[in-house]
Amino acid sequence: MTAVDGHDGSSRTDALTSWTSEWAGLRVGVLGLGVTGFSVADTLAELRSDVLVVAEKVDERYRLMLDVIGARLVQAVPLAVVPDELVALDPELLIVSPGFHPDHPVITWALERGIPVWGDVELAWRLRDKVGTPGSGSEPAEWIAVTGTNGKTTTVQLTAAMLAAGGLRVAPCGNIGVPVLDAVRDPQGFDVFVVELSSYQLHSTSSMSPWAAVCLNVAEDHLDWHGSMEAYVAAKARVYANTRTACVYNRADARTREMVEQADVVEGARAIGFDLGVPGPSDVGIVDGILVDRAFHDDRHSEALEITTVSELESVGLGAPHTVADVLAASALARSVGVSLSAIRDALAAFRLDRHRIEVVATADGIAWIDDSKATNPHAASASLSAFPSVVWIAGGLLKGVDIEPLVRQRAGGLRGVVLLGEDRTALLDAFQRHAPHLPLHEARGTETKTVMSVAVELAAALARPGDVVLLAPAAASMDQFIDYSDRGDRFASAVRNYLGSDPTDDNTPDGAAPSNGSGQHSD
Ligand code: UMA
Repeated sequence: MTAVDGHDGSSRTDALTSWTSEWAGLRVGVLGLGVTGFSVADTLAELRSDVLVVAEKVDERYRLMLDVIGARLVQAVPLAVVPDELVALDPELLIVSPGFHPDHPVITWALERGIPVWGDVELAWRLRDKVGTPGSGSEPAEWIAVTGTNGKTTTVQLTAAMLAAGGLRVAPCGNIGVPVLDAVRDPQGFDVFVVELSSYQLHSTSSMSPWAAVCLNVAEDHLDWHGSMEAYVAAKARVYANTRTACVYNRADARTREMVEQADVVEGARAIGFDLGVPGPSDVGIVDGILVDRAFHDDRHSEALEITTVSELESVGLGAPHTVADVLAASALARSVGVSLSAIRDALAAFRLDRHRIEVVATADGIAWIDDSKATNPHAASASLSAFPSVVWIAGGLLKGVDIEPLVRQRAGGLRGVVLLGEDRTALLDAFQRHAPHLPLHEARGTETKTVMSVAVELAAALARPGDVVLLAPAAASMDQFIDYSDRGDRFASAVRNYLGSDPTDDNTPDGAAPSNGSGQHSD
């Protein structure tokens, strides 16, 4: 899938670069009816385009709302061939929801016909002047674009908090859960959108020209969707395209620096590095435990300005090394729009991490029980494991085509033991067999009377010793056994409290995992 225009017959869509462009009567297919698909249909219906939504799964709520806004819907189960209604519409444009694979038959069909294929972010960029008109004294919001394998949401939240503390009207949006189109259409108007962009969304975005952009890090993830690491990295690299003032990159991750070097940016845009080391004159970094800005002030060649200290961050739960890195990246983005150091400090003092991100669920008998269910890939799990010296690790789930072996090789030395979740444990079992065959390893399986998570917690408790951390950082997605990562984290917290005797609400209902004879063990 490419998001670029220039296909045969796309001259009409080329010209669609403003809310006031000729959208009326435009024949548009909208693929998918989740939160993105509805925001697209709603927007285009408001612009009086001729909208046909094509979806496989349809939430009744959305079906009713499509009726109200006057957009048509065709439901096809499975959506394996192009529906006749879409062929009959002869669309001039197809807008795809991010979860659809680029080789999906409807997308292939559109591309073969020269129909432009955009994501919702491409559409939102073109419509960004709905509120605020250039030159009128009320400008459209600037965009700050944030991507990376891990830390996106935290960095978006940190940046938004810093901007708000600096007196700017700011909307965090995008992959964080609020479609960018909803932010663009909000009548109250904003000064800045801090847009979280997934690799899926970047894949279908081409004309965005953000004020500042960051790719926080890149590690293997979503390879089943992108097909290869190269394709995944190429999608992430698009975040820097056409950046206007600041390309923020991770000095500890060479791939992000290469992305900036190769990016086609607007004349005058600067590369700004961040990492936990001593910063150069165009970087933010750390000197003797003090986070400093050596990028956004005139005397940067001779002077560094204090942002905050690592110990202050520790005191508000932001002290894990990967979170400190997110704070530095967010500070650079905030400084790029002129936020003062004191506003950044105020924002940090009041900031709290979202749930399921290194969240301490309980501490008992010298053992800390920590929920980092948000660690859905090996890179995130590695950062989490590195923060603790002795860990009973609860791991496993959907690996998404990613190689788990390097993580096991790298982190096995810091483990007291392992408890495995997930329907397919083969890759993890093989990796432990190869790199740590003597490490105690249990497999958690639900029984008729116990959930898989309750079993996992009991097994972990049997392994843990005072001073250890029991860490749920699965390195995998959750959907094989749980609704999503937050359900997985909630079930962990509930099972821990139940085990420790402080949660009478945990009913221990089995959650659909296949019953078995209990735990297996390969330790000797
Ligand atoms: N669908 C199909 N077939 C497919 C793919 C999707 O029928 O092949 C259906 C889905 O079941 C759904 C609809 O199409 O009914 C749209 O699904 P979608 O997966 O594109 O998701 P949305 O509900 O529109 O939400 C998307 C993002 N989801 C994904 O990228 C998978 C949300 O990110 C995002 O918050 C939202 O747009 C607003 O921008 C979620 C996510 O998991 C949180 N993101 C991934 C991540 O962070 O790792 C990338």
